[in-house]
Amino acid sequence: MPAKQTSSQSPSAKKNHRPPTYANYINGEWAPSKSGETFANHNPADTRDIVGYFPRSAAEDIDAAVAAAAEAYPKWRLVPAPKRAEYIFRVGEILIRDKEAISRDMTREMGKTLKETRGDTQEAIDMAYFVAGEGRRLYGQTTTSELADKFAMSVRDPIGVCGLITPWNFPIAIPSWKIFPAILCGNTVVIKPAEDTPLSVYRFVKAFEEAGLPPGVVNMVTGYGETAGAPLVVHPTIRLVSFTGSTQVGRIIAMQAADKGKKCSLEMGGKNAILVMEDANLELAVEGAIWGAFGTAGQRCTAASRLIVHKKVIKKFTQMLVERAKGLRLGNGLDAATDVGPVVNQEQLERVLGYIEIGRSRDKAKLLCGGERVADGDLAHGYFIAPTVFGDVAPNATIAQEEIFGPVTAIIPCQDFEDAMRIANGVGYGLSASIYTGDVNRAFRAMRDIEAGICYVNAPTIGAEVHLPFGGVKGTGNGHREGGLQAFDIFSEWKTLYVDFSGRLQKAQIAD
Ligand code: UN1
Repeated sequence: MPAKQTSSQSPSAKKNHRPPTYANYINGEWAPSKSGETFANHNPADTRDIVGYFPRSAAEDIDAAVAAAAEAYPKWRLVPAPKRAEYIFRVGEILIRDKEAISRDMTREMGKTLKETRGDTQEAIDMAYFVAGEGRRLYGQTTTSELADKFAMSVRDPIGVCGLITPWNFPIAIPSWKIFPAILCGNTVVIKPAEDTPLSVYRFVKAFEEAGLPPGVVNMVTGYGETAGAPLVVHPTIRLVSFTGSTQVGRIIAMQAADKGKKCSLEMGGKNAILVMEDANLELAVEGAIWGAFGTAGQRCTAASRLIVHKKVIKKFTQMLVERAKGLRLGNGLDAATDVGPVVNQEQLERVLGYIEIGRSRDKAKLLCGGERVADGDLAHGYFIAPTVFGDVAPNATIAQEEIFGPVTAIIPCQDFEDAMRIANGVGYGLSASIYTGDVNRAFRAMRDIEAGICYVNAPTIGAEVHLPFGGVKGTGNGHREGGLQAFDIFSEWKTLYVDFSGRLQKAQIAD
């Protein structure tokens, strides 16, 4: 339940103790979908628990939200960036105050452990401070001109109305990566959160409302991809689409955006590898692999779904890893004893179990632990999958090539460092990678030669920080980076300005 009762909840919900009904946020007001239709948001740890009902929105709701954002844009773009930043600072303060309640709601709607949802909320707080600080910088360049008495500089311009489509695995962190830099740069936005995690984005948007953000600058419309996301992408007023999700959907969005001449930034799948060399600290590598593979039940774009291990240490590493994996406690993420929560929904459950079956049969990999749904006792009504480790996996096996997005990892043997690098780069994705080694030369060669947007040394593939660029190469992205100063390149256009104060016509490049 939200901390405060709001006009977004139906009065009948309060009387009957029905789960609350939430609303879209358009032009600073809370309103149901025009059709009045809703969908239920279930707790994946116990599907009998309905978190709330959310508007099942369609093109007409998107139209209203985009119109509100377009109306707010001309004023908002002229608010000085340091003033725009003040709202973001205030949102950061509200998130700090409400961190615990937000994180509990997030665990309830998407399953990951409370420690992790606190981390998710913290990532949005970090992003608030980082981006708001930029309000007093947002530097361009001043430079020399080749002509006398002429001044040259470049500044960032906003783009207009941005359409943001966000995933369920980082329900507040990823929306914060998009909304904060977008509005700091002077854009207005419409966000369509994943249908599995609308409550987290509702809470995030409530923070903007409480911070006093002018109506129409941030708008939220909930619903499904096909009916609410798709009209947002193709809407003629939307100048930029920023999407995080599957490579399959991202490619469709990229084509639609290209067709309509929109800017488009994509953050998609990964097949991230940890390389464990023969000189690695094995204890540390195992600990990193457990966190990288099974943190967030493997539902991170950065999850370590491949462990490429040197033949000299593979036996010992495997033994240690499997022992640790077997000891992980599955359960409700609100329970402090839980290490691994459920996967997010029925579709994910089936998808992950489908890949486990492929690993066993088609890939002929050795199932070392896990490999099944767990539905005993308290887990009977949730989407729990035992942490799964496959051994002896061939580099070209399906489970070593395709993104699974669940608590499943594949140990792939390698001969030496060169072989490990070949295997690591032999996939269609390139988000995150890591190497465990004591050899500084190898570490630098790995950093130089890995085909990935992020590379860790002696740390797992997860744990990116907001002030550095986040994103990947190959099938993972389309050349953009979120986080870091690079995020501002997504949400602004460069404008170059020349001022000639010579009082006569001067011609660049033309000799006189
Ligand atoms: C994602 O998996 O989509 O680096 C984002 C990490 C987190 C962000 C992950 N800070 O794992």
